[in-house]
Amino acid sequence: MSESKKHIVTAALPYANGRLHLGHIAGAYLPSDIYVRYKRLKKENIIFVCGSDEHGVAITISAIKEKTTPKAIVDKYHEKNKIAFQKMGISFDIYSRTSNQIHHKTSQEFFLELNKKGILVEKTESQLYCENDKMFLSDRFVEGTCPKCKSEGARGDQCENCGSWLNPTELISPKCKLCSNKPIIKSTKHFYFPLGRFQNELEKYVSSKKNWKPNVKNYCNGWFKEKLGDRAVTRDLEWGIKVPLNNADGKVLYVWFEAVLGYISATKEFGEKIGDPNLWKNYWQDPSTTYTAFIGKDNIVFHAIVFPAMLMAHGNYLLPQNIPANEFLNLEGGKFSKSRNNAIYLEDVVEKYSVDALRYTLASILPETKDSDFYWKDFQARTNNELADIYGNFINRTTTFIQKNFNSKIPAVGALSSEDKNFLKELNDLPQKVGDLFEKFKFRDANNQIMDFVRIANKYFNDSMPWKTLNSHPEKCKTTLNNCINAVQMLAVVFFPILPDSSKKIWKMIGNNSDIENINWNEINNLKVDINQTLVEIQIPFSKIEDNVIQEELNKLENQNNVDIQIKEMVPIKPIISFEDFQKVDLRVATILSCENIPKSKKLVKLEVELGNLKKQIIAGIAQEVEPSSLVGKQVVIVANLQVATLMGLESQGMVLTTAGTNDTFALVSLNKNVPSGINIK
Ligand code: B3M
Ligand code: ZN
Repeated sequence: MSESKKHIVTAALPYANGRLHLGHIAGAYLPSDIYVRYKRLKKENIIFVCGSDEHGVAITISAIKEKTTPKAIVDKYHEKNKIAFQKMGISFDIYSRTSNQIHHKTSQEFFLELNKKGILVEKTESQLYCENDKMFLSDRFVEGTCPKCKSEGARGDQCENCGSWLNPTELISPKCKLCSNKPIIKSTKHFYFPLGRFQNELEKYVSSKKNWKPNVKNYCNGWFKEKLGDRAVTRDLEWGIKVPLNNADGKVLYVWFEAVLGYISATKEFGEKIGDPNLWKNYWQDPSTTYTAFIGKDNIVFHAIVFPAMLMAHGNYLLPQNIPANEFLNLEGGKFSKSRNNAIYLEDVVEKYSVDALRYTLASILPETKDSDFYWKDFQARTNNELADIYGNFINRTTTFIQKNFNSKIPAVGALSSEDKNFLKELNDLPQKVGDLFEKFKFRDANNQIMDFVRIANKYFNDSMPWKTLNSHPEKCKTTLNNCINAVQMLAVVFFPILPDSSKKIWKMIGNNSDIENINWNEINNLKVDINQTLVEIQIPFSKIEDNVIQEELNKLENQNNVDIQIKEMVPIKPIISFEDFQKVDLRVATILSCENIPKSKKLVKLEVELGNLKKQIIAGIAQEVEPSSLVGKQVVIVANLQVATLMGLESQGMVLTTAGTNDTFALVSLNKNVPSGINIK
């Protein structure tokens, strides 16, 4: 083991209040796992740390929603997520939890140390307070309009739309998340971390990191421009890590203050588990260690600014050397939506599909520089047309040829033609090329690079025509197959960080007795398949996915979306009416002939509809929900006998029925088949 390179690698600690989905995996966990698996093959000394983030308002709200306790929530999801990660092959050295004693102690000591150093500032400030729920509203307990971008639904700590970091009191028209009441302002005492004091040092730190991704740097620079201020690091909450001071009853550490320290406590726990309680110091406090923090883009500020500032304030800790944050993974071209259950859950797919096929597809589409999309059909195409038809095919044709024609014994290499030499050059260059990309966190490119080589390998097999040379030039045939089986072995190794399961299988199939994990990446060019080896039972490592399986997923997604759209408030049902009253409303099916925006009106559109032999003009307030031209030709249900009204100077001779919702919950009332226009509805 080269003692030179020592690493601590962390992946963001997911909140233990929900199931992991593919978006999480593409954001932080697959990239970190690929990196770590590669580094382990390089025989570098590495610890890969993660765990559940189990405090904070997010957890408390889930508990209220599920009518249970925060403890029950985190116990449930910690276990679920831990298992799902394992099944996905994410190879953490430890998956800890922030509710563990060791973490409480670590965080409290850290807090006390900053306090002792006189860094924390105690201030009494106005905060939002809900008189109904008798609590201060911080973070996700309060929602309102973002003061910066004016979008609705901004949380007390951050606006998801523009990413601004907010104080709850800055929100325009704040509302309690629990009861929707308007909070009052009440003062409370808290500890603040003076980020501003570290601004200079932080700016130097970030600008010294030449190889950080531009998205991460730009994001930080945006913050620096705004000038960093004091941030409260305590909260008035029940659930969390108690502020370890006498006069601090009912106060806990702010979840983000302690969650980042979870990386350190998890390392401590790992050391204790392996009987080396001081091991963590050897990483976190040794300047020769490289610390890499994998996260999704929504966590940049806490990892690139807040956490480093905390570590600077404390002193004697490593700062992240790199923070390769990914953008978001969307699903089927649609934005990830909170009101929709627009997600593919890890625990479902790891049971149903080949984990390597999932990893391969995600590796091909990682949102490394911009948001990307997961499409079920793309998953199928990559699995069938790339993994099975290109990679699987190369392995299969090589191994079955050896099995059939050489009795499973690896044929020896003979004299090399120029084609053989060219191929071997490509083969020998591969690990260096792929390794360079892994080092630079360009996992997508690395994946493509390997697949490109598989294409070259297939071409080499074709062009060499071993099925012909088998009889005409047996030596040449053996050489071809020897080169091919070496390529298969090399592929298993370089693909191992991305496709660990299949690589292990292929490795064994070639007849290796050792474990693939023991390979030293630095020496793989010398690694030739031993001609005394015999292939063992050949199995095709990748199977194809049928169309109907994908169609089922698409249907499920559609149903999920429909079921999981929740209305915010149930409008009370109106007083009972008689049947006669109902019959007064004349509902008709109408076909839309034209639909256009009304100049100067944001909301209104002018529709011309046809009901049998009658035409009507209707002015409807749906311009913000639908693209007018998309309505032409559609059949809708209208109220045909409504008194004529004038809107924006235009006559409206009826009303189109729609849901009262906006965005996801908006829909036209339509029919499940085409019927003659004008037909009445009873
Ligand atoms: N739990 C946020 C998230 O899951 C947060 C990350 C903590 S990393 C220390 O996106
Ligand atoms: Zn309330």
